[in-house]
Amino acid sequence: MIQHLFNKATNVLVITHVDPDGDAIGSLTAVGQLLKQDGKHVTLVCDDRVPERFAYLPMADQVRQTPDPKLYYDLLVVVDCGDEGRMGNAYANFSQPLPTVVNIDHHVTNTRFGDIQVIDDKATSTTEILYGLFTELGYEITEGVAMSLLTGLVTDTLGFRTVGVSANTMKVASALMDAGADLSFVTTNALIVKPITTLRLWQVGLNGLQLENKLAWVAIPLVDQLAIGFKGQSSMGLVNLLADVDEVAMGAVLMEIEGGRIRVGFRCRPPYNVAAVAEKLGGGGHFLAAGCTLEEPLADATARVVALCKEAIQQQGEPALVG
Ligand SMILES: [Mn+2]
Repeated sequence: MIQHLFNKATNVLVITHVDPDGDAIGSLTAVGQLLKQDGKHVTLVCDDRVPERFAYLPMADQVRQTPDPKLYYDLLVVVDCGDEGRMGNAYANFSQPLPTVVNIDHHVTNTRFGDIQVIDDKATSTTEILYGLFTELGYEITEGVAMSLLTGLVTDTLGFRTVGVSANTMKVASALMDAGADLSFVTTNALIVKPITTLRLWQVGLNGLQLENKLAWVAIPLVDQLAIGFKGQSSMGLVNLLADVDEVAMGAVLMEIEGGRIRVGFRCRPPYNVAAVAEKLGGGGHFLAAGCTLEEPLADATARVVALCKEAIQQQGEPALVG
């Protein structure tokens, strides 16, 4: 079915999520290269700019912020998006008749939008799914494709350290290295090296760190982000730092972003589940990593997030009743 869709398509639009991470850009550029290899005309779109740390990926310089209005698309491939809203304006402002939509994703909260779904919430990254899909379809994994796919694996697993990293994950990584991908290069550039503004953001955030009832949280007003020259919506890993603290069950970072909205990131360790919290707030994600966007003042959003997280920690942390 998918093979048939790819075969008959001429102009393919590929969209990934706003505020893209390594899996988003890795998936976007991998699909771009594979379909281009196959003779297709491909347009890669992300509502936000590609972060500089992923500039080494093939086709990263060809990612546009809007579809090409001069083209008529006959296939839309959506990668790493749990719902249509995650595509932002790239999809909300799409003015053509909607082509066939293929939804390729690994979020447990995926809404199963689109005409064809390739969803595996056991996969650690969307690129892990893409590797299986495209090798099954007989596509050649070139060195460039392998770099894109490995970037998604490395970033979504924080360097193969997260719950859910399976023997298959390691087999895929090994195959990608055989295909020419450089693991230490990817790990260094996509995961470890960061601009000084990231440390400044953590500094500002940690100054306001709060810890109550096993919940660690930080709220960063937009004005504080602008003061240090930070541009972005994610906490650049600060939320992971919070959830890695021994005394902490859940971590939350609230980032005030343009338009008076609040982007919230959640992290936890087993047996806790932040996807359930994010879903209650209109967002989604994975059990251990999730997020949502709220439309209310930072103080109100913080109060709501803190109350919901504390409640979830209490409920989820209770030992199962015996008998
Ligand atoms: Mn992902």
